Amino acid sequence: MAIKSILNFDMSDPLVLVEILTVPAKVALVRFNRPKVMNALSDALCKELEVALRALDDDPGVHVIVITGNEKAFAAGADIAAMAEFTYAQVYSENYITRYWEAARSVRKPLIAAVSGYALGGGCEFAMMCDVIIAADSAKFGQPEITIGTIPGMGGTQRLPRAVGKAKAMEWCLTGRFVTAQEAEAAGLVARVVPADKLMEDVLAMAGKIASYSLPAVLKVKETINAAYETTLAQGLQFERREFHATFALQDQKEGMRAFVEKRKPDFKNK
Ligand code: CO8
Repeated sequence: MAIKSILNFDMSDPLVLVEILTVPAKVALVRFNRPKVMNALSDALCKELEVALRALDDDPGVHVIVITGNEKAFAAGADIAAMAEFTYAQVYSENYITRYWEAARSVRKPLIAAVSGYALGGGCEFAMMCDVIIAADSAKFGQPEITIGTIPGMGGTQRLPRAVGKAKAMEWCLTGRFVTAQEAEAAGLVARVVPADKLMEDVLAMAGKIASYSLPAVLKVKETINAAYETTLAQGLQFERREFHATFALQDQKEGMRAFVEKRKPDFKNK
């Protein structure tokens, strides 16, 4: 599908490129497109991103969304030049960041961040809003806001400790140092590190695999794991049990289990 049919902006200079792939099927690829400034995240870019994510989430032909940047940068943070002269009254009144930037939070389909190069500040925070981070071996993560006189503003102080623990989150945010892909994987921020030249191949293979499963079951996995961050253990376990029970109302549960018993591939209908 052409980007124009999804986004309603002046597409002469799109800040976000969107493609619905034919191979693998049911996978959409979203690419940040500000290469001259290391994909620094501007308000305009995030506005386009929000529209794209909502359209893809609503599209029944899309099961998985992959978000990436370019070889040098996933995104090197919020646009520092744009922010430099902001006033408190302005950012508070306009609710800076909150309006568009966090659209990823409400996307129900799996979001995979394919990170090559720098994922810093808001770039690292955006990757953490995704469900899985796969990193090229060249990737560098970090929350360097402290080095420019501010602090993480899009979840760095909240999602990072949940991913890597308090000690590492404190050290990374207080020093602002860059962390290699290997260190990020060992700390639990990243699911897998792959050679840089195989990043998209590996990520798309993974996305294609997820997209081939029953969509309602996939949505339930995401929703149930995310509940672990918002509930007590007892509440989370109860939610999981009920959602597990609910899968028995799906035709795809019958198909999946019958296919296993009959030693054939399941033919999921997403219902
Ligand atoms: N904003 C604006 N421009 C940027 C940014 C950025 N975050 N990062 C890089 N650029 C620009 C540079 O200014 C430069 O532009 P020009 O060619 O016009 O001088 C161009 O991109 C290339 O960058 P460099 O020349 O610096 O390239 P290097 O390879 O030497 O260094 C780095 C690359 C290490 C990525 C370096 O550019 C850097 O340190 N960038 C800033 C990283 C940073 O501090 N990020 C945190 C920003 S604050 C933030 O994200 C706040 C989060 C709060 C919420 C965020 C919501 C998204």
